[in-house]
Amino acid sequence: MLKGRKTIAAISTALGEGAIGVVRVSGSRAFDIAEKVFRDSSGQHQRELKPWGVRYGSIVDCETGEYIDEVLAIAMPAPHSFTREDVVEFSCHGGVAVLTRVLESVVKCGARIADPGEFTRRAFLSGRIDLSQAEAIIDVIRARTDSARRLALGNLRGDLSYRVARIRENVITVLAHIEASIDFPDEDISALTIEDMTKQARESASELDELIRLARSSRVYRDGVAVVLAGRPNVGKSSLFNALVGKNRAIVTDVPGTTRDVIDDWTTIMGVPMRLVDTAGMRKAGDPIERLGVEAASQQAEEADLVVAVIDGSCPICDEDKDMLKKIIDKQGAVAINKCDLRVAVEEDCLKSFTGDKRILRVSAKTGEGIDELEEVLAGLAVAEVTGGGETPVMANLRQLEALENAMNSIREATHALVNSVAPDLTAIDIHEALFWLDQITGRSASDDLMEKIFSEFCIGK
Ligand SMILES: Nc1nc2c(ncn2[C@@H]2O[C@H](COP(=O)(O)OP(=O)(O)OP(=O)(O)O)[C@@H](O)[C@H]2O)c(=O)[nH]1
Ligand SMILES: [Mg+2]
Repeated sequence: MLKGRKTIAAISTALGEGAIGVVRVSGSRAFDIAEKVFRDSSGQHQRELKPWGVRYGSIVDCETGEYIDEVLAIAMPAPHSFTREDVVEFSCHGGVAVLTRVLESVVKCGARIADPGEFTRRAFLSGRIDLSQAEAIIDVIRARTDSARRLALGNLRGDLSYRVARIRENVITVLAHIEASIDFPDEDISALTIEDMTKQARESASELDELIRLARSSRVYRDGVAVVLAGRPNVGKSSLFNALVGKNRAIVTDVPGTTRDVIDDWTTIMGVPMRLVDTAGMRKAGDPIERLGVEAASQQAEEADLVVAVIDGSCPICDEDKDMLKKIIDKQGAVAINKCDLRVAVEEDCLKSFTGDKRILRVSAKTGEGIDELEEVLAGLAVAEVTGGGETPVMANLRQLEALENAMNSIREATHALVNSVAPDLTAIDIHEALFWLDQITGRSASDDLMEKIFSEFCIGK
């Protein structure tokens, strides 16, 4: 199936200025093409690139012989390469013109420019990795924090695939016994009783349930959370925003209504990527520009994962504070009584009747007091479920989560059918359905359309 596929090539590093840039070639003609474009340090044709050796030399235009760049060439023979095909990589100087010309020369010698994700697709089609491992590669590349990197790498090494395979094995055992009872209804060939099968199906459902719980909570490491700072004007939202992102990103003045637009920035708090959002102070604004800002603030607060309600601790709470707190009562988050370096005039008891079960913290954007605690509370809310059980988290993207949920529903249906002595062929349909969804994760049952969609998200050269 893999024979006869055209040799592909692409620039595998980000295009821009860099010390080095890599052009990768993969396929049955990779070595042949490399011989045509590569000259060793004495300018001679390189008949044979030594497998796994690094050779210093140059790339020439294979039609005109023009010298293009000074490179290092690495040859990786099949099947011990990323794609399991013959692969050659040229480490060139990392400039756009250089890399484009090297790629052009390789293409002139017979390679085709790779589609996005085509190298990874070949690694999948050759059986080197499964679909969840292929998807983990994007997650490793896109990881914004060390925790996200660790989780993505876990999936690349097979954490999710391993758990899915274990559940699949269990489900297949149940299916085999059900199918045996369909094929030979009068013979007592099933070593498993209905009770055994029900037990095994229940175990699979609860393993899936656990996996879904872990995967859902680990998503914060992958996608991060949006944290909105909300409050009436002049309470110190922008000052807190700057303190949390660690730079003077938003303008701070003592004029109420300074922030008019939504300002956001990414930061990492205790390993969790957070998109912090500073907003206009909420009040009944007369000025149309400010009014638009206030509307945007309300919308941001509504859409946020977490909201920090900011109160000015140096004044008693007012109607504008109460209106804001009412607006976000159902949101997860915390209340920050800011300016605690000044004399505190807020009555916490009175405040509590408007804050629901949110934690109330005293902070000062000016002195930094209480900021660590606020960060801890926000990170704790974001990863509450992950840290709860102490298990190793497993990461899943939306597609994988949906497949896990569908598999679990089908297994539950099957368990229900077993308990109620439903005809075995109907039970078998549910189990087949569960297997289909489990196989969607590893790619065993993935359609061409699905694969197209997944690999089109990759960058070219990966
Ligand atoms: N003493 C003290 N002053 C603070 C603190 N935080 C902010 N301020 C001051 O409060 C004023 C308003 O701060 P901002 O951060 O601009 O307040 P804001 O909530 O963003 O205001 P708007 O953008 O107008 O809604 C400025 O003069 C800040 O220096 C604090 O913790 N302690
Ligand atoms: Mg502001």
